[in-house]
This record gives sequence, C-alpha cells and structure tokens, in this order.
Amino acid sequence: MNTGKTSLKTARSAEAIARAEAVMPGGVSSPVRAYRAVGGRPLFIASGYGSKVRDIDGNTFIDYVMSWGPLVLGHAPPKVVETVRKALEAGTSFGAPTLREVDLAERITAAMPHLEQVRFVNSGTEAVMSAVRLARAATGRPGILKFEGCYHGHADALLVRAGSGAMTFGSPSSPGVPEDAARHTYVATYNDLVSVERILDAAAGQIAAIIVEPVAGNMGVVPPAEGFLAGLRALADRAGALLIFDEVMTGFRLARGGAAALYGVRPDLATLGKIIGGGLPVGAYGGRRDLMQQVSPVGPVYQAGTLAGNPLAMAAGIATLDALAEPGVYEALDEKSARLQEGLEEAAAQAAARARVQRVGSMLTLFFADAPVTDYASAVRCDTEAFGRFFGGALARGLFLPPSQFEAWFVSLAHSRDDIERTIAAAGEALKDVAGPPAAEAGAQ
Ligand code: KE4
Repeated sequence: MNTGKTSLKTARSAEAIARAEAVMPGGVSSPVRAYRAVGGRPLFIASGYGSKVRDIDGNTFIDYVMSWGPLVLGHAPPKVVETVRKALEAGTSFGAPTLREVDLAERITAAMPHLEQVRFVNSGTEAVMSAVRLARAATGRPGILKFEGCYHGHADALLVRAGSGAMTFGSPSSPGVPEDAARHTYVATYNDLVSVERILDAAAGQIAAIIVEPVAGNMGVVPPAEGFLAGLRALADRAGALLIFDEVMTGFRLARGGAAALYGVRPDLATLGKIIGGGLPVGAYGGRRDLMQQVSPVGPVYQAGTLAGNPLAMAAGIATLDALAEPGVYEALDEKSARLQEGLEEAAAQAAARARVQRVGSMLTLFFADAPVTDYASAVRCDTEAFGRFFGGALARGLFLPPSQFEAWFVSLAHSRDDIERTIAAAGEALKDVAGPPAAEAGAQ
C-alpha cells in the first residue's frame, strides 16, 4: 500500500461544507461528524462498498467508522441491497403491522433469549428513552443510575456526564437539559462497584434501573473489569432495581447473543440499534415478558412511532442478521480484529508512540495514553492533541477513522487481510508523525 502521506484533493468537500454550514448547524446531521475534535474539515462521502468509502473528490479510504457500527457486513452488501430493493418495490411504509417486523423480532428473540419480547423504534436514543420509561413505570421509582462516559443517546435524562460526542465536545451534560430532568439521574464510575453501591445505599428505594454499556464504546473501548457486570446484576437485585444493558453498539457485534451472552450476565431489559437495521434507521428495546407486557397497547406505558418497524429497515436488519447466522462469522471478525490490534501495537512500539489498543471483539480504540483506560477519568487523560495529529496523518494515508479519541473503530466482515495489513502500515507511518518521547524521557524534558 502506498502509505506515503498524500495531500488529499478536497475542493468539492470544502465547497460542500460551506454550503452545508449555511443551512445546517456545523454542516452536519450529527456533531461528531464535523471533525471539530480533530481539526480540519469533514469529507463528504459519495459511496461505500465493502470495507471502502469514496468521497466526493474521488479519494478512497479503508473505513473504520462503518456508520458508527451498523455495517458489520461492510458497505452495500449485495444480499442486503437486494432485500431492501425488493421491499422498496412493494412500498416504503404502511403504518400497519407487516410480516417483516415479526420476522426480525423472531430473529432477535431467538438469538437473545433474555429478550422475551421486543419493540422497534427508530434509533438507539428512542430505544433507551423507552426502556428507561418502562423501568420507571415497572418499579414506580424515578432514579436512573448511569456511568460517567457512557453514552445512551441524547434523551434529556441520559445527557448527564455522557460519552461519545458529548464527551468529545466537552459538554457531557448538555445545556438545555433542565435541572429537574436530570435530577433523577445518578452517575457512578465505570468498573467501580463501590461507587454503584454508595449511590444505591444513598438513594435507597429510589433507583428504577442501572443502565450500562456492557462494553463501553463511547469513551473509546473500555472493557468491563472481571466481575463488574455480574456485580451490577447482584447490586440491582439487592436494591430492587432493574438492570438495563445498552447494547445499541455491542448487540450482534460482540456475539450473536450480544454482550449478555459473551459475559453470561442477564439484564432485565436491553436496548439495540445499529446492526439490527443494517444501516437503516432502527432501534429496539426488549426484555422480560412481564415488563414488556406493560407497554402500550397491552399495558399503560406509552411509546409510539410513525415509522417504527419500517419495512425497509426491517428488510435490511433481517438480511444482516441472517448473514451473521452463518457459521464462523464471529471467529472471522475476531481474527481480523486481533491482527489489527497486534499490528497497531507493534507499530506504536516501533514508532515509540505513547499509544495503546483496547479491544473487545471487532470494536477497538487506539488510545494515546500510557496506562489502561478503565473509566472516564483515565479516558480524559488521553493526549487528544496527539490523536488529532494521528487522525490527520491516517486520513492522508487512506484510513477513514472515527474523528474522536472517544469512539470505537469498527471492523467488518468485508475488511480483508490486505485491508488490515495496509491499515497497519499506514497507521504505523502516521504514528511516527506524532510519536512523542517515551513517558520517562518526557518527564525529563
Ligand atoms: P442513536 O440514537 O445514535 O441511534 O443511538 C444512540 C446510542 C445509544 N447507545 C449507545 C451505546 C450508542 O453508542 C449510541 C450511539 N453511538 C454513537 C457513536 N458513539 C452514534 C454516533 C453519533 O452520535 O453520530
């Protein structure tokens, strides 16, 4: 691979962002896409196929954003495209039950037995919002316990010390969230069961649910410490609270049964998104039947949506989950991702860069840090300026990475061995651009 730094042709993207900023805040439909955290101007993507994306100036990149997780098969997988095309020819939306919703719901509940029933919505945010409302209704309690640095979408009650873009832009608790909307949100430290116990004791009888990213992906990838998830299960039970796994990112990525299967911990409710829609807008929440039966129209907990269960999104989700049911899929994802991790670690060592890789399955983060990132406090100690320089060097060498230190890279089944090796070579060159002195020497300077 030519890992030489090329000066990208970006004239069309430059024109496009100027037009976009005139009519859209930051010129984007979601903040993290604006490159504010890494400098420079965002590239406008024209197309994607397999592991690659092409921007409107004709530059091609190996993609690790992968639409922030949905595209576990890669861009425009033929079977997904064909299935969606067929659905499209039959109409786009009916506002009435369709068989595709049942087909997808049956696939999800078969793969994740802890989800005895599911309800489709249009985004991960909506899924979390609805699961929280259900938990509050089912327990009659107002409190929600979340973790600093975890991101659960942009519903008011969850935009408290949140991760992902909220963390990237330094507004983990967004303005516009009224005090009384966040009053019932309690924030603990990820991987710290004592911090959870303290809150549960101090707010005894008040906590409806603990919500957690079973593998945190929105501080960058932070795996759960040994016993952390099982500890949350026990603490929730002791406190009479529900346990919600937010698997919007991890669901069907880490295993067919999600993180719940991978770690053997059963939540009462879980939220899904991204992969179950194969790149089309979808979210879902689900869990114990006795809880889901409290959702309207069966029960009193109201939640609704014009395009919920949209046939095109259902079609894309069905085709994606069917492809993920093939034998060896998760082993293949893990093998590609393990090689990428190994190569990045070797490259960081060769470049004497203060960088480390943290990975679970096919989601990983290259942190500019000397020590393990285990929670929000250690994540914010990362050298985000070095990450920004690395990002620019990687982009110039053909890598389309998430434009923030606090995000996950996503490997897909479409990433070939050659893509992985080319990525390692290009990242290695970019790391040399930014390598600082080893930590010891730095202290001496
Ligand atoms: P959406 O509303 O964006 O579909 O899902 C919100 C959400 C909920 N829970 C988890 C664990 C998530 O990771 C997300 C969204 N993920 C981010 C990427 N870190 C979406 C990217 C963006 O905001 O543009």
